[in-house]
Amino acid sequence: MSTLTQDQVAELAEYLETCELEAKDAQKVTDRYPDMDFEDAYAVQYAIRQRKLDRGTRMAGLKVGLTSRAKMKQMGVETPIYGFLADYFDRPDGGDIETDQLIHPKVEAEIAFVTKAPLKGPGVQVGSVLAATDFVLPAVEIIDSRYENFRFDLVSVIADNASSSRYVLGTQVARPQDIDMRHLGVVMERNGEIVELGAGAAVLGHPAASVALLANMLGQRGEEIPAGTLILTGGVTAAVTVNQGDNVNVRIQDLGSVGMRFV
Ligand code: 0L1
Ligand code: MG
Repeated sequence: MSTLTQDQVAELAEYLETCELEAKDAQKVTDRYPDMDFEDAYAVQYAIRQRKLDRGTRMAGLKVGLTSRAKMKQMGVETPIYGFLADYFDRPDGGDIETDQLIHPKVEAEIAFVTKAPLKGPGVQVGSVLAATDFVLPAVEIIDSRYENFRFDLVSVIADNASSSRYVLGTQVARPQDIDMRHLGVVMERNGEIVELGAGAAVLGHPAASVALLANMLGQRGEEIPAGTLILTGGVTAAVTVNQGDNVNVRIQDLGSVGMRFV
């Protein structure tokens, strides 16, 4: 059940997207509309996506967030959420991230999937995801909540496109049948020091479960994950704060490494 009018959805979408594009803090949307629910929040997120499409921005994929215990504990929330990836979020492996385009970035080590067949919920499970997966690859997501100090509630963060801002993909890919994703070790280094460690199973027991959850959530709206979709499945560890001058490197067993410099 939604509580906002179309005009209110449009107003919040303009407000949050402007904060994203201008790298400035936003007031929590629930401060303005305390009765907003999940349906309203996704309506705002979809309106932000439409604003970008209308300007010629292409969609590059989808992301699932808050999928690990470490992330849920870090943010004090209990439910995974999803968001979209726009083309300009993509940055090359080993490249620079312009820190002044962001508010207070954090990095997350993730396993990314690319599908080769559509997935439509309900009823999608790990097995159907693996059968529909073309390949997986290592990724770092750079999140940048528009809310001050990353303090938000679930409704506010969904409206803010799940804090999405940039991502970097590694160049080494693997077929899902060739690796044991649950047991893949993940090491994140900042300026050469290990800051986080984890294993693939931290993401809902298996990273493919995150894709299944996404297909089932989208299925509730009558939508599917089309073939050829890139999906970031969520941080394996807690997110790590980065500052201008930092170098980040993430190594994922059997999938190689991915790195970037915050300039
Ligand atoms: O990708 C994520 O897990 C982030 C989701 C949004 C919550 C946050 O900003 O930490
Ligand atoms: Mg993430």
